[in-house]
Amino acid sequence: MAEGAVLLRGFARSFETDVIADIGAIVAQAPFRHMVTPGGHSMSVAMTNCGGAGWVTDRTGYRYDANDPAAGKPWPAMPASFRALAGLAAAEAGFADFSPDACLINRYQPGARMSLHQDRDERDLGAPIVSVSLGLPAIFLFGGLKRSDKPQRYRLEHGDIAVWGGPARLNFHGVAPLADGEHVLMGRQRINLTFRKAR
Ligand code: MD3
Ligand code: FE
Repeated sequence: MAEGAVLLRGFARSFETDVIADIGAIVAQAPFRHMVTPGGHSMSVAMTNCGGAGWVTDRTGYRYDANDPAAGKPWPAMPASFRALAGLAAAEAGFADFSPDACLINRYQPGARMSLHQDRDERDLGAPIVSVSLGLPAIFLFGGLKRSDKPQRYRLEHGDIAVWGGPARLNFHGVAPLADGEHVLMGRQRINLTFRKAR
């Protein structure tokens, strides 16, 4: 896709049964919620996390937090299936020894979108981000280092993994409003896992 950005089509398919079951167990402990941005808007994407740190936003700002603020207790542990999949995908893309401490889980229902942004809340910007797409297909917008750079469009499908590091780590990116549909395994939604080294 660009220097430092690798798309692994279908890479997660052989893990899907375990990964989908593990998402269900996480969501039972830490349900999806629509977080509020510092500007006071409720996000159309619903989120939860697992791992030692979780990404959260509220009126006070964005941060990684060891606790789920809605529950006042730690986020669920990162399942072995998640860890294995993220490590294998990162290695395939040329990033050896990727050990994420955070996994943000995004749920898109029809119409949900994510506007162009950079991921810069992580301490170690040298570590890549590994992104796993499940369920309905989405149009991923991949911009440049300036917000005004015109984004390229990629259709991300169930099982696709993207790995972002090196010079692409701070590129602007987003997701176009999700088109309605029905996925055989996931139903009327798209779920995206992003593995990060937050701390
Ligand atoms: C490119 N999520 O959670 S993942 C996010 O599909 C996020 O839910 C999108 O952007 C989603 O922050 C896109 C792919 C992704 C993640 C991080 C990146 C692409 C990236 C960081 C730099 C450049
Ligand atoms: Fe992002």
